[in-house]
Amino acid sequence: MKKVFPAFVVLMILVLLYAVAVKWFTDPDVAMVLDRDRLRTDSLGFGMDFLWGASTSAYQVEGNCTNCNWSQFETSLDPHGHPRIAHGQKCGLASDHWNRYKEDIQLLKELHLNAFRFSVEWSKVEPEEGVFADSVLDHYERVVDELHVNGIEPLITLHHFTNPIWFERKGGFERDDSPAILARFATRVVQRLGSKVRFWSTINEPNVYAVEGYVRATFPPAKHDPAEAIIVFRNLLRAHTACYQAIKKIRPEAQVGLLANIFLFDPPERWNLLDVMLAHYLNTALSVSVIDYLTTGVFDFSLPGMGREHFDTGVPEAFDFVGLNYYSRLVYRFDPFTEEKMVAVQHLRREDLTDKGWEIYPEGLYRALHMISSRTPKPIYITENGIADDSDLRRAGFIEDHLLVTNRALHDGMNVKGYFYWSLLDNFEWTDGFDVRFGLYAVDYATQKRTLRKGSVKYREIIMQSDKWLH
Ligand code: IFM
Repeated sequence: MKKVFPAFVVLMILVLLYAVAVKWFTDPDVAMVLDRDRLRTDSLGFGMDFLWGASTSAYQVEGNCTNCNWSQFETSLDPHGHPRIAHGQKCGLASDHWNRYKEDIQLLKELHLNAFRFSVEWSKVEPEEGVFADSVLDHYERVVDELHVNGIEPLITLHHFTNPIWFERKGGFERDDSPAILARFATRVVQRLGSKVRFWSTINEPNVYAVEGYVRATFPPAKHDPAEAIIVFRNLLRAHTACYQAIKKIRPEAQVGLLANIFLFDPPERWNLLDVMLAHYLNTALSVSVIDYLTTGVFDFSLPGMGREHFDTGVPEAFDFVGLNYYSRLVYRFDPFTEEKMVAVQHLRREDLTDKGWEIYPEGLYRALHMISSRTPKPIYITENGIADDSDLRRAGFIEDHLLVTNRALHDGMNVKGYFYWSLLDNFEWTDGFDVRFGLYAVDYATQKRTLRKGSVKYREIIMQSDKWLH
């Protein structure tokens, strides 16, 4: 009896310590489940200044982007001799948005949207280092003018994954002077369009660019070099700050933000300390670090097995808004016997996933908004949210659920100022080519005919029920 008692106490202490550790590493709101019935009965006030939009990016829709790293990448083969893009597809004319932008702006109007996010293609604007193509800037000015004529607010992205070939050859964002090189381009664009454009986003999804290009090797330059990934991640964030400063110098009144992709990581079970720690480290390193960088100016990155980096720009608060690109979450289990030390756990049936294989998880949008809101009171624009759904059976429900969640976040005091569906049109989905269909409008690539998908009508219905439309 005497021996059993201390052993029991020790065991209890260990259990307690374990529980404290699990609690410590558990990210806030992990267990959040939204009450859908309550959501559906809430009022749909979004605010009179709410931006209702759709997003695109140049390479994915414009066509003829032949002078950038992606056009080279899609014609190359991987180390096993396989094409980089599904079925060896090429982006080519994409959705021919370059020539059809007027028609596409009417598509925005048809849905009662009042905002459009698009990117300017760096490799077209600056085809050779330091040489700027005025005719290309003329084109983008015509797009902006056409948007204004139709009462639609432009939000321009300066960098959306693609680099001019000359920049890629120099080493791209591996270079320490890459922020200055991108800021020179930003200066030129803003000098030209700044009087007509209020909203600017600097860099799209720096974490995705770094991980896909330097860890998973699914984006150019297709390296497997985690240490370099961290440098590139850091330089992209520094490039954001350099562009922010360049834009503000020319247009102090401009609203400038960074586009953060927040893909949540969750453990399969909430009691398994190793899985909980894995999720916590991934969320912190890949998502929280971006928001903390914006507020503090410090890049503080640490991911066991990948590396650490601490870099202080000395420039906190270099942003006017946060752009949130939210799609889904990933569930991973720690596995010391795999090279990555983790394995994805598929907890849903194939038919419950989107055509990208992603879980439909609207609660995660609330959690992502909450993570940002607890770090900054500045406005948040949901700059991407959408579903790859060729059958179109789930698009309406997806849009409704994510907008109801957005509305709940607003009612709970979060400063959400806009929602942009990804994407206006079917487009070139990077390594998936044209196989997956995100568009509010389907594109028939043989004829370039656009057709409104039935599921997209839900978006218009919600907009028309909102206070902005009713007043
Ligand atoms: O198509 C991409 C986009 O370029 C960046 N965010 C995610 C989208 C869907 O995968």
